[in-house]
Amino acid sequence: MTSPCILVTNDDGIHAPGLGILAQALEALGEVWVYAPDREQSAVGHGVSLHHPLRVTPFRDRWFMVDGTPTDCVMLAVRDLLRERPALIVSGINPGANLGDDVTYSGTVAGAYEGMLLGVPSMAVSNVSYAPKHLDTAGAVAERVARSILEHGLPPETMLNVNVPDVPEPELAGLAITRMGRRHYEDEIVRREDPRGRVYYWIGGGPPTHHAESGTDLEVVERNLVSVTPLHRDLTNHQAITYLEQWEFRP
Ligand SMILES: [Mn+2]
Repeated sequence: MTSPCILVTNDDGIHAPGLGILAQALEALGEVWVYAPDREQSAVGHGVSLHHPLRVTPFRDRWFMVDGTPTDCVMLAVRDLLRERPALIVSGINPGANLGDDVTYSGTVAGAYEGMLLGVPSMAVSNVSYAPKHLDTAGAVAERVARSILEHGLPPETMLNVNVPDVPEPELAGLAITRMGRRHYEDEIVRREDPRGRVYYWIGGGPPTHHAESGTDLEVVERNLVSVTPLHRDLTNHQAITYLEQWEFRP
């Protein structure tokens, strides 16, 4: 069997430690190609660059940096730059959780989401700490989950969102398949005055809390379990269709 092509990206930029650890962990499974933003792109969501030209610069062997978003990186790599279609796309390892509602803000998740839209099995990997001490644990988990994806494939239009507790590998309690939980947004907007008396705002001030629903991504990582959430392309609330069809919309 020939070595599968694996595309790696992130949203923290090409110099981020998590990217190197991820690429290295996946070397065991295939030929790793890295296309990553040339700078920090966290919380850009599924943004795509439409209003400026994109440059791709070689960084080192099979590593390239793009002056764009994670979505730009995956789009360019899959649709134009890679010689073959990747067997797998992995985005990460993000320093900081991508749990609950935060998945839609996440550039890390978006890299994998774009891969899913392009029909390639894809996953996003995050370490739940904003100052990770154990990125190697997330690397080992990424390698194991990636191996399973290559073996089994993924259901259509589905990507995996993987969040790994920041503990040494032997302290992991296991792995749970989860659903998306709900973040509780409170005290998230800080309003202050600058030295000249003008008001400014800072989004994301206080520490996030969440609704304690068991079996959710937010809940299991607190028990030192790896959370693996299958995310689906279709955001439709199917039950709401029948309900809305009963409304009398006036033209
Ligand atoms: Mn990030």
